[in-house]
This record gives sequence, C-alpha cells and structure tokens, in this order.
Amino acid sequence: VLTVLCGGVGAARLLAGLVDVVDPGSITAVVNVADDTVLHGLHVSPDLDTVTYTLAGVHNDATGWGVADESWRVMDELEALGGPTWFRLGDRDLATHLYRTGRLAAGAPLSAVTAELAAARGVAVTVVPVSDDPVRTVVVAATGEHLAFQEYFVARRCDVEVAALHFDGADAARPAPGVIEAIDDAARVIVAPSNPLVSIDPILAVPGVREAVARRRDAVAAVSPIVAGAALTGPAARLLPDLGHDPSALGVARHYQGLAGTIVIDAQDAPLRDAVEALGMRCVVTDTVMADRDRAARLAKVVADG
Ligand code: FO1
Repeated sequence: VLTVLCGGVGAARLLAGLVDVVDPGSITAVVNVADDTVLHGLHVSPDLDTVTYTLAGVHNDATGWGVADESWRVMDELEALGGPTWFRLGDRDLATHLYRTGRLAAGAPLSAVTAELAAARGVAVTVVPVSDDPVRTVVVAATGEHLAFQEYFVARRCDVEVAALHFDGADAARPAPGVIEAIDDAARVIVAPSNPLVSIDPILAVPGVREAVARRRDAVAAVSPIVAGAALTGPAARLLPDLGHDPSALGVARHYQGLAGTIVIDAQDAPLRDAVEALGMRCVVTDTVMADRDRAARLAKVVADG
C-alpha cells in the first residue's frame, strides 16, 4: 500500500505515473482541501478535482484545471447577466460542483462524495480529503490584507507579498475516515511534489496527521517541487522566500526534515546532495520533471521502490 499526500497538478502527475507502475487499488491519495471555496453557492474542491480528473484521464491540461473538451456557455451567460466570472467554471466541471454541493447539502461528508465522484469516473485509486471538516488557507499580505486562497491565487495572480499563511479551521478539523490508517499501514508514504506551504502544510496541520507521518519517517519520501530554484507550477518559488524559506530543493528538504527520511531531488540539483544528506536525510537524485507520462512513470518507480 502506498499513501500519497497530494496538492494539485504536481501530485496528480505523480499519481498518473504511479498507476502505471503499481496496482491503483493499492494507492491512497490524501488530498489537500484548504484551496476549497464556495462560489455561486457551489462547493469547489480544486485539488480533489485535479487528482480525480487526472486519474480519470479527463483533466484539462490546457487550462490546468477542470475537465477536458470543455465549453463555457454557462460562464458566458453568467457574464451577460453581470454575475462574477473571475473564477472560470466550465460547463462539464460545473456538473461536479452541482453533484458535490447537492450531496453535501443532503448531509454526506466530503470523503463520501469524493469516493462517489471517483467511482463514477472509474478511478481505482482511493481519493480521500485529509478532512471532512473545513480547512481554508488564508493569505495574509504584507499590507495586512487577508485573502482567501483563490482570491490570492486567481484574482490577484499571486502578485502579493505574503507575510503569513493561516489554515482556518485546522485546529478543529479531524482526519477523514481512513486517513491516519492509510499513513500508519502504508509500505511507503510519499509527499508529492506539491507546494510545501499551501498544499502540503494544510494537510499536516490537521491534528494527528503530522504526528502520523513523523512516526513513519523512515518510510516517507518527499519529492521536491522546486527544481533548480524554480517551481514548475504554482506560486512556490515566490511564497517560499516571502516566508523566509530557501526556494531550493535544500529549502524543501529542511522543511520536511522531521517528516521524511528521504528526499527526491532533480538531477539539476545534484550539487545539493551533500548539504541535504547533512540534514540526516537520504537524498535520491533523479529526473523529477514529469514533462510526459513516461517520465512521470519513471519518477513514480523510483519513488515507489524507495
Ligand atoms: N485557476 C485560475 O488561474 N483561474 C481560474 O479561473 C480557475 C478556476 C478553477 C475552477 C475550478 C477548479 O477546480 C480550479 C480552478 N483554478 C483556476 C485552479 C485553482 O485555483 C488551483 O487549482 C488550485 O486552487 C491551486 O492548486
């Protein structure tokens, strides 16, 4: 059994590679929920959807979110009505949010709804939100302004100097059913190449999760999402320095030092190997740029074999 701590795009690519090298039924994806938002009364779960859509083979790689072969008639009509369209919800993607919102309103927990959506799309990997309770990333700008994550990421395009991150609701959140067991029982726990601060930390912030991962440190491998000082997707390269972290694979290694016995870094960062190992972490150097499915499968094999 493999358990993967997942954010968005980088995690989904690694999962797509993993299902090519191990039985999908043996993989549990524990996914961040702190990017979730309610818009037009609809509950949107970007990281859960990116993971589920990617594993179902329907992820929209052109936009980076939502469903492929998308149409935007509802957004166009909403625009004509003067409604908010800054957060683009495609017609096919909307079906997911309508389904999720209806089931949540009927009292189903997010984990049950997520399992129904994964099953409906033929996904064999167990996709589970880290918690059924609300955890929401709040970005505190240097100006003091508090931004919901999607306001920061989409509306402001990350063009904000960040002073702090808060994970509202984390202290009261409980791990979703099966999350702690998936970490305790896994042969290996993988921290996907997602943003350490806004994708992985909100997972670890749910009480009990960080402790469970730390207990398994010798079986935990983290994949650096930073390659040669740059993030491949998303705001990591800006957020890390804003919050005092070194925006490098070494900075990522430091961030995970107490949790991961192994860190996987890209060949371009091979010069950092000694500094990483000086942290008491095993350092695996390989190609971590998942530019295509074959490279994702090769990285997945390295990570799964340990
Ligand atoms: N990202 C954007 O940059 N612009 C959007 O309009 C947008 C819409 C959107 C709708 C549904 C969804 O699941 C994700 C969406 N995203 C959009 C991406 C989203 O902000 C990110 O996937 C995560 O929150 C960061 O991982």
